[in-house]
Amino acid sequence: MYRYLPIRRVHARQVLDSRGNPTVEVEVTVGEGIVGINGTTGRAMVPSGASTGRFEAMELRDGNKKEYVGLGVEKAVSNVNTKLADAILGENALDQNAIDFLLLEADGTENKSNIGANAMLGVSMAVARAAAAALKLPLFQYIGGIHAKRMPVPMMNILNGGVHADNTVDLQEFMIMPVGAESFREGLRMCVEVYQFLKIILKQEKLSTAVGDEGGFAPDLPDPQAVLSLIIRAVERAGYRPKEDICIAIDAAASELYDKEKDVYRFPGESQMKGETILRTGKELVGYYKELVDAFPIISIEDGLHEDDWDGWKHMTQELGERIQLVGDDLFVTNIKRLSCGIKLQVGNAILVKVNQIGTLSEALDAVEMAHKAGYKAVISHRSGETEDPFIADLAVATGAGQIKTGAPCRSDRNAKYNQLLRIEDQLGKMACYDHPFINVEVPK
Ligand code: 2PG
Ligand code: MG
Repeated sequence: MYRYLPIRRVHARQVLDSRGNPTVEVEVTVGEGIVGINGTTGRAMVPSGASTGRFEAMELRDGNKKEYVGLGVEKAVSNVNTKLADAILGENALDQNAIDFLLLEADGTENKSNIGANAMLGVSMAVARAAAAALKLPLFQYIGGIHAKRMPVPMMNILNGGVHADNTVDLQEFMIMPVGAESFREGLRMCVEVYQFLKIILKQEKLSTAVGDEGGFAPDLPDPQAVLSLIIRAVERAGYRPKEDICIAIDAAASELYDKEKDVYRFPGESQMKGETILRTGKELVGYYKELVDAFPIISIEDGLHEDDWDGWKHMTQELGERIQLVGDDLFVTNIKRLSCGIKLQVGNAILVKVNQIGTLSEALDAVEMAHKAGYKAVISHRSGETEDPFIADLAVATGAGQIKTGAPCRSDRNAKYNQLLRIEDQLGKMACYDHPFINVEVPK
């Protein structure tokens, strides 16, 4: 119907994210007629990380300590309303690549430090939303086309640690993956049941059921084995088989544990609980992961080593890459330059995709495409600071990535994504497909 859908209005405002920090919300109105008459508006909200990688695109914060503890985003908002609006008003919203290119040009820096990746991403996502709405298409179908039908397996965070919680768990995220489910809906239900049984077990053990930033429980526990054992108990109490029905994924967020001066990884929580200083070299840490993988049904480890340790990652990939998924988050930062380096060095075998790490939708799609072409998996991910915007749910189906990491089934910022996926699966009906990415293919003899 439309081949030219001009952008008529771009407007940003400062709103709040799930941690009570300001973030950017953008509205883009597109339409053939005069503003306000035939226009269609798309809105998007920008997420924000805590364990941010050093190589991520820059998030512009005001730094004015008198407001929002320096975390205001009024400068980014103003950049949207002036510089970015000037760059794209009148341009065709249906040409997402060209729009994103104009945003990149308006910024002109490698890491988006001029305009701010938060400003750019809000516009980029809102343009896609407005275009989809004008075409009366669901967002996942607009971005993914007629082939978009693959529902993601949740990588559901049920126990938080690291910088996402104030407990003694050093590894940042312990997640469950319902690999034995037949549909997204069933997989989600299985995970939620395990989450609820984990709560019951924690209460019985007189451990805290307070939650961390992503809604996972955040009790004080001595080490990863203790966490994993509790999770296995919860899986079994919920009536599922560890490994066949539910597997485990870990995000170590190792950049946060790394002591550059001493070239070791520090485990402050474990040290506190055990009354001795626990340090591990990169090699020791990989050996430690191997022990965990031997003892528990772990199928994925993210950021097992820090973001600069290409050699260590290579070693880790040689040791574990055949057995499990090794996801680069801080390592690849949704950036095709860093990902192509990883592919060349045969480092890791999957990329975590966070739209705000790179700043535009097109660049995030480029990263997924590059990963898939190289035989790497892609996991679409939220940030620890989220909003009610479920954009990544649609993105996960659009890209056919097959995995989504979007926190615990607790707090509406996380459930917004799960609920949107339930809607999408419902809309797709019988055409929805759900198979876990590590499915064992039987080779005919
Ligand atoms: C991560 C993310 C999301 P943050 O490390 O993968 O879980 O955390 O947004 O704080 O970087
Ligand atoms: Mg991570």
